Amino acid sequence: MNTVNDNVVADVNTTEQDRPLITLALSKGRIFEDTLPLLAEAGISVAESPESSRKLIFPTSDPYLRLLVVRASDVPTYVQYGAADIGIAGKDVLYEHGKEHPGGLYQPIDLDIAKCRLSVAVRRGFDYEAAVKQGARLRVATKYVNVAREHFARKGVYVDIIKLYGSMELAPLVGLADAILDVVSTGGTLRANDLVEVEDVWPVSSRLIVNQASLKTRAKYLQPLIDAFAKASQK
Ligand code: PRT
Ligand code: MG
Repeated sequence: MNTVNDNVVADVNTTEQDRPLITLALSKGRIFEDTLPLLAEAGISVAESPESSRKLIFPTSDPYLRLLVVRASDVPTYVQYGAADIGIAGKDVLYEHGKEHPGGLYQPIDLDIAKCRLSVAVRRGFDYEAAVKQGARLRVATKYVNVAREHFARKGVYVDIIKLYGSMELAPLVGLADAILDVVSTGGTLRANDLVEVEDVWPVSSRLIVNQASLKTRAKYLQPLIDAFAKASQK
């Protein structure tokens, strides 16, 4: 028997023709900006921008595709639980998410967008190499706790990791940490704060992620979209 609630759920997830509405989760800012040209290659446009709108759900020119704009680090969660069928997230975010919630996300394509790198940086003048050689215990501020733990374990460096959620660059300036492990693209933010990169940990780009159940039950509609992203990202 259909309850009122069943009907509500059905209404938000399907269209009149009973064809599923595909939901793509992504973050605003650089990932959204870099995704627009990929969608355009697939003939899909988005009329409104999340930069100028307070909306969180955006229709596209494809009546069967909508966008969900969420925090970058929340994209894998929406996709993993099936609230979005598909998503776009940085390798940095996916790695941390995967450590906390293993399995469940299919990552078919590296879209090669929102490129940057994960790096270790310290205050100018702090002799990182000497500190490492002396076996000093370092305090490292980061939101990438798992990446940091593994990176320093591999180097055999003892670290106390201090989890922050943003503005990591501040930590070494006020004595909260000796080093940070953060995403860098132009390096402008490090320079502006008198920090220098001392290690390049890994290159980062954003990937398409797909809910595994959606891929099975909605393959007919999802696969062409995945193929279109693959083709557009190779250009
Ligand atoms: O902002 P919020 O806290 O919601 O989340 P977020 O900062 O993770 O999201 P967002 O949208 O800023 O980044 C989304 C994804 O873009 C990240 O997960 C990365 O994969 C990728 N990306 C690419 C970057 C950058 N480039 C980047 N430069 N993410 C963050 N930055 C930061 C960097 O840490 C620095 O603080 O931007 C600042 C400017 O960088 P510079 O080096 O160009 O000065
Ligand atoms: Mg940000």
